[in-house]
Amino acid sequence: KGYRVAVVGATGIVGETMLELLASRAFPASEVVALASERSVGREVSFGRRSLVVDDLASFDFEGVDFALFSAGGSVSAEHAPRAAAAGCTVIDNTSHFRMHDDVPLVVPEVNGEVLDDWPGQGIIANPNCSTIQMLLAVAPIHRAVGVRRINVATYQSVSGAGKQAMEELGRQCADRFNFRDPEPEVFSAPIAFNLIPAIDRFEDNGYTREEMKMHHETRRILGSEAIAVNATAVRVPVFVGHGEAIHLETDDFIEIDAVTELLSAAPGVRLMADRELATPLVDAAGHDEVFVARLRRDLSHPKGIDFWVVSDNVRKGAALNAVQIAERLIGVQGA
Ligand code: 11C
Repeated sequence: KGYRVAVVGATGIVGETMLELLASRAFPASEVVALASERSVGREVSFGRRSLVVDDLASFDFEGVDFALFSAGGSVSAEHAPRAAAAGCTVIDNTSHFRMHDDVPLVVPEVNGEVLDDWPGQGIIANPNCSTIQMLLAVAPIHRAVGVRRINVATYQSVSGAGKQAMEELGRQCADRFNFRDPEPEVFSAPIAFNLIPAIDRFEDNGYTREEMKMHHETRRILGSEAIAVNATAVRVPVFVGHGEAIHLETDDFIEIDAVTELLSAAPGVRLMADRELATPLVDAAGHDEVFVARLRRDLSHPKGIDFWVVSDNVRKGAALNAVQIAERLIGVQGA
């Protein structure tokens, strides 16, 4: 059977990548529809070697659509995802809007894909935040083996996490700096070129940012454990694609580094780099599907501490790829 698929937010960086992946992974689609808000209607987007003309989300009838992949912002999902689900779709939503809803599964297929085993074939499934997804691909196998009690993580997040305009802002500001101009930030709260911004998303009352608290709440939900705490500091860095994370975790039971090496070597979706081999956003992660793990070592400050570095393409595994993999899991195919 061919499936009817709608991509909502088709002109955004994640939407474009969803279309690219549906084509390159040969998703068994009989029809793919590109949807966006009114101002993008009529624009053309690439779908493999074809192009699709963008249709209006507001007036689109989801009846007969099997999968609707949403990545057009939380307020768009809040309004249109329930409408699509009511029309019989499986909605895979990339925004944070439904992630903590009890009746909406929050899924990383390699980590908790089994929660989809009894999926009724209609309703909303949430895609986690990019920083959570890449962290959990590496942390989950260790958690299953010996229990993880606490994760200290500092993120190094690329500007693509904030969308196309943010990528343009970094490019523009680089040129400005080379021309001795002081750029005015528009998307970010401070200049991003040649700089670091130690806050992503808005602040919460507890002094953490929303991005940091997402990592905490989503981790607990996906691993199914309220005993884990995630202490995150999220930092925006002047990189176009690929989020890095320095992870320090504390396990319940002691585990040898050799055993962690074995676990991560066998972990689906993970590429464990050889000893002292590095993985960087630009060279290794961008444009690739895997989550790369490097710098694995024992934490010399804690007897049950383990340190490593994780880097992944935040637009692919952190968003578009994870969403497409959820759809693939539901229909029992593995993309090429
Ligand atoms: C960033 N993680 O890098 C954010 C983008 O909850 O889906 C994704 C926000 C989300 O800016």
